[in-house]
Amino acid sequence: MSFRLAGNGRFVLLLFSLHCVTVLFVLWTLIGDIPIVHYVSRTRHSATDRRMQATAKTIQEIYEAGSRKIHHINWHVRNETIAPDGVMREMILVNGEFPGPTIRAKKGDVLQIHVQNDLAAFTQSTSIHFHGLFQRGMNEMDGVPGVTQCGIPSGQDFSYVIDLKQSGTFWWHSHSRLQRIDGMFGGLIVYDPEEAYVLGRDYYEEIFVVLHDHYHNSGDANMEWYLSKESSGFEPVPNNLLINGQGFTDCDRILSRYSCKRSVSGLPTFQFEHGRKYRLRILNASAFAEINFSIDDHILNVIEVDSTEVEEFSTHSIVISPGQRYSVIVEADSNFQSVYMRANMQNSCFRYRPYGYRSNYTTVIEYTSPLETAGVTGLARRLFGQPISAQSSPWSDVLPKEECVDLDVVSLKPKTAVPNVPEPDVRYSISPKTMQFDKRHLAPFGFINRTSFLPAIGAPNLHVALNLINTSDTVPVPTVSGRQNTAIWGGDQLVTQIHLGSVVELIINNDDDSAHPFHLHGHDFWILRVYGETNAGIGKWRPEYISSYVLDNPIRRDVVTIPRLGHAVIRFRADNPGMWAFHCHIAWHLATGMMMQFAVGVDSIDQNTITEQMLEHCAIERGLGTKLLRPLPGDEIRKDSRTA
Ligand SMILES: [Cu+2]
Repeated sequence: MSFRLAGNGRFVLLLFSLHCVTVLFVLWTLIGDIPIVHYVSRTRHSATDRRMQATAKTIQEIYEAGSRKIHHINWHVRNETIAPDGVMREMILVNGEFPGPTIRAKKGDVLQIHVQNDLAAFTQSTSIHFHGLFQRGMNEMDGVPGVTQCGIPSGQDFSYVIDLKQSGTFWWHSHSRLQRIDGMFGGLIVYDPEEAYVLGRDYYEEIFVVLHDHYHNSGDANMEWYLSKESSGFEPVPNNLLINGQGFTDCDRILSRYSCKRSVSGLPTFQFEHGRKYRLRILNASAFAEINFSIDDHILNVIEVDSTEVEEFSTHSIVISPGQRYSVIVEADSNFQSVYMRANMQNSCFRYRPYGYRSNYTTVIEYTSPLETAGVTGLARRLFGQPISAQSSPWSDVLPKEECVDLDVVSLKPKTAVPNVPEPDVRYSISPKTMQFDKRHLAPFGFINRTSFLPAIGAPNLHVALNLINTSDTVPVPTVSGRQNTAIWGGDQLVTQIHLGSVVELIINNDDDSAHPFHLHGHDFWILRVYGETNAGIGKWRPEYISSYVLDNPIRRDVVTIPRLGHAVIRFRADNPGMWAFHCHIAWHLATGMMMQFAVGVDSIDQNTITEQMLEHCAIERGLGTKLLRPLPGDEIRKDSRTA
């Protein structure tokens, strides 16, 4: 008995000694770090985002791979319930990943992407658009339901074959309904060893930063609210901002109807090694939010704008509209041990603030060295979690800028210079506007001129252009604009026919009190003039402005933000045959009709590119008919009056 007591005593003494050693060790490791960072318990720590950090080795392997590699990619589209920011909700994901898989390939490679639609609802067809790729000669791969294809019906599949003829930062997303904001998007990075800025020489490593607003309700639920009287025509405002699919919610500040997990990790942290240069590829995949991005104590050297390489342009912050991308080179030369990366949603783009709303988000970039990560300080970090705070403060000129505008176009100069933009063969003027009508219970609809786009069922315009189907053979649907079909196109289609090779000038007068980021498919465009908001003025385009166009090497990109009540002028050479969408990239405006199309060189489109399988998908769509449509507010009145 006494022996056992003595044994226990020795054991307790041993435990106590071990405990003291541990406490001393912990104090020692912590003391070294106390002036630098604060630690929090593991349950609230934010994970280092290794997933989006492409190592030099990965990129080198892509550079060195043989030419014309074929990437066989299998994607399953499914409904999944996840909690990216702690709040459980159903989403629409590719292969269960959020954001979806990032594709990394080389110019000249071929992507063969097999998409299987496993969405539960029979009305949920799907599609994939590869944002920024011109799809030259392959219009049928552009992935826009009602324009270049029919949706891939639930239970069916389709293969996208993509010839990578460009390089830069792109992304892919569903172009069906509101699936993009329900999570169906991801990055697409195409490397070219002949790019102006290359790994190894110009930067040491690259980090993909996907910024995106996030809603706790589904896209469909938000749309139902947007079209109802309750919204007063105001677009749904996001509940959160996520980076690379991660975020944090204060469960005490959200409504009780949501299931909120307190143990979720927050925004991802990133790591810099002192003295290195990093390329950050930044994408705004938002439904609605324009995002102001900056890093404390670090200059952003912009080198890429929507896949156009530009002369280095130094700035403290960039504003990124939905759909846009920037690459910046950042030199890790700070004296801080950790600094804040800041992403602020531009409040003035929103017309109200929901409960629990906040606009300012910060995450930490931590300076490490290989020695430190391997040594005791690294061990302490692993034991006690990652730092969530830094001592840096924002650049004084970054906050509180709130305009919904792009980086000044005059500052950005493409590396491949075009000294004289060609004169236009045709000049068009369009006016995007959100309108509300009494007979539609004042529900908001997006218009361009007098047309609010609605995809024709089972009859995409590419098929109409190729005489595979006539507009008169399609399923009649209730429309918002109520316009009659023309000889070729349906009443809900604003289609402008362009001769192949023409230079098109497009004047966009924004009649709305909110900004619209417009995206052109199949081409990029020169931006000759943007007017509004920062010019302390508003106003429509006037002919005398022609003399003030930027014609000497203007920026080329694929999304331009038209300031509220202002205007922009763009020009492009329509050298790619096909039906190309031009639309606002704000999900709410696009889904309610703010879209038009350019029919470029229709006679030159190859009819044989439309597969039997796609024609079968269209037949399925026509069979489902109006079951595919969300009922338009106001149609129930007409139905009632007919039956009365
Ligand atoms: Cu818009």
